[in-house]
Amino acid sequence: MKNLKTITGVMLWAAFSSCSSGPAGTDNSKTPEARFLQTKLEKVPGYGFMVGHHDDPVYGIGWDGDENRSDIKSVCGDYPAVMSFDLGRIELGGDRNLDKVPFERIRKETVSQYERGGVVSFSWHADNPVTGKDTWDVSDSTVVKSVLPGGVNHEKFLGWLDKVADFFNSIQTSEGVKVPVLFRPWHEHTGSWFWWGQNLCTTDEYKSLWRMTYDRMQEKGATQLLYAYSPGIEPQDSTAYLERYPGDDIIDLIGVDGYQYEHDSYVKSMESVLSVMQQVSQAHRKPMAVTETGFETIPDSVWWTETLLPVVGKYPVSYVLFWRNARERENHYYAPYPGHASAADFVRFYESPKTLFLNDFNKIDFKDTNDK
Ligand code: BMA
Repeated sequence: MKNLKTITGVMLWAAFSSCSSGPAGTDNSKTPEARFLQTKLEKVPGYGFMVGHHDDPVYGIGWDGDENRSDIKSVCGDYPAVMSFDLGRIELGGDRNLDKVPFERIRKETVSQYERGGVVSFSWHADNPVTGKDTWDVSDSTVVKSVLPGGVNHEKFLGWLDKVADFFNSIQTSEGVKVPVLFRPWHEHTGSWFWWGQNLCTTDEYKSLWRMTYDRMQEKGATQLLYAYSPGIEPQDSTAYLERYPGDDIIDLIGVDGYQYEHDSYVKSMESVLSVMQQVSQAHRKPMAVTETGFETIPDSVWWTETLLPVVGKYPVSYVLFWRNARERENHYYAPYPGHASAADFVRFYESPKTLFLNDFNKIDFKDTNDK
């Protein structure tokens, strides 16, 4: 069992408690389950950071579609505390996402992860609504404008948002509770590789895209959602980080997506952006997370404890999430699997008191420190 640091946890909670919602029942903008998830994300940095993995229980290296399997669990014996999935292509009404994972399976795994006490986050690599090509089609810089009110694709896009809301609303426990999840659309917008990126729309258009998304989810009754803002590592200061921030009334968690390509520049850029985020987190009273990271194929057998842990461990982050272990694309994986050269170091990472996997996270009694 890990040595959880309860004292810091209580102190951190005090910093956030004044911004929480009113007494239970007076705030209809989020379900009680969503508010409890918010509390957990706010308080968890006092104990350590949760570890997450994209598409963790649905495929891995050398397997696809098995039940109760996870490369991370196979290496260290426990599930990640956070799992993420992608909605890309749900907007087209098909039954599989852009990485060929059935939405039915995603729904089932989201409920399972919630019922075992973990957290789930969703990204959305939506296709380009103008050209019909994929999310990386940046050939046209009027796409965002065209989906906003008054734009030629507005009605069509509302239909896309409705498909997303309907899917979220369909993720329910057997008791009919809508599973609270993080929704992280329009990510990495400080780069220009998605159709909503920096050079593809104006600041006002980007913010309007967010507000329209949020308003539509609320109108459709998807009040079980929390929202994460995830720029890339580009912002150098809080002004740049917040340039396209949709607003405190929408966003529940601030994030960053940043990958290692070269050691020194990764450490430098992560430390820089995490320091900026720490200031924003305090000023805006929002928890912070490394919403995507990793070192493709992990060609450094001690990366977990010698690079990642020292960098992230310095900051009060709620979670760190590693990208997927693709089964259909060679050398596209970010978590170890049994036999991988970094597996032993990953076990050391798992054993660190700072890292919270599912069982560690479940040992924290968030309700105990929730008396306000
Ligand atoms: C990217 C890659 C792609 C994938 C996409 C959405 O980073 O992993 O292969 O389709 O994410 O999951």
